[in-house]
Amino acid sequence: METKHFTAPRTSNRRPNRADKDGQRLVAAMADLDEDLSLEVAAALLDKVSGKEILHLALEGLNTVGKRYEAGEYYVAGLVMAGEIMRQVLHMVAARSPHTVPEREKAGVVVLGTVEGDIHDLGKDMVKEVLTANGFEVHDLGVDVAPELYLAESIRLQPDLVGLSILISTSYPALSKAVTQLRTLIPAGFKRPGVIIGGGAVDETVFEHIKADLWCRDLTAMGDLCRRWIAQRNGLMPELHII
Ligand code: B12
Repeated sequence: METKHFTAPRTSNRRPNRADKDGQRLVAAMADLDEDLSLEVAAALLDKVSGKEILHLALEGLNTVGKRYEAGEYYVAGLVMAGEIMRQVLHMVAARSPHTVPEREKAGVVVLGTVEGDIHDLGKDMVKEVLTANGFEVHDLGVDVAPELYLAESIRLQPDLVGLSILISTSYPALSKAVTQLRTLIPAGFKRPGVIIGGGAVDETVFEHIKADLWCRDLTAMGDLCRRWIAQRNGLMPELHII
């Protein structure tokens, strides 16, 4: 099957609204690692903008933390703190928009994890939230997942897709090994899952090199992308056209 990927635009042209001031306060509070202020502003924003927008703002603050770490302004403790604040914002947003999907609407089964050597899990957890909200049954293997575990769980659970998250470049060999094993070691007669990769260390070049089926950075369309890929694989759709 032809491979496809999706990358949504990262900026929007929307006009400023009354929540913009609070939005910028959230970005700044996250960037400054001010936990109390971040949570206070995020809570206030819940009544004004969508959960998705709050997450975008929090991620903007998190990116600034990453840049400050790179510039030597923050140490690893800063990354830890930022991760903790982000997780609380995630929980706050998720609590506001509970999703229950009837069994008959189940979109597919996904095995998900962060690759071996990598312990970043915020992005993976967001992927899990979004897929679950889209009707997928997600089996979360956690972080630092050995290639052999992705393989063993794929043989046991026979998922439609395996999702691999990666944020640090030192784990590229583990990503490559995991994908190769999923391609070559699933025994005959078992479902061969599609492979979707993502995370800060994935771009077009990595996607091409790893030869995954899908990759995606912005999660807005991920549920739809996965559904369509599965439908096409199952012969239910003639062709997938995603730019
Ligand atoms: C928070 C953080 C940490 C926290 C993580 C907390 C946690 N529970 O996850 C802690 C403190 C543990 C940490 C540790 C380290 N970190 Co760190 N960390 C970050 C930081 C600031 C944010 C990462 C993050 O969570 N982003 C938010 C999430 C939501 O974004 P995301 O994961 O990219 O996910 C999005 C998409 O990519 C996508 N996605 C993610 N996964 C998947 C999977 C699939 C299947 C799909 C479809 C999509 C998808 O969905 C998300 C929504 O858009 C980044 C800098 C940055 N700006 O990214 C550095 C960063 C990733 N860390 C870095 C480094 C170097 C480290 C350390 C090695 C530092 C050290 N010297 O110890 C260790 C690594 C430890 C290890 N073995 O993994 C570097 C990596 C550089 C590189 N390319 O290799 C970065 C880029 C910082 C930098 N600029 O130098 N870190």
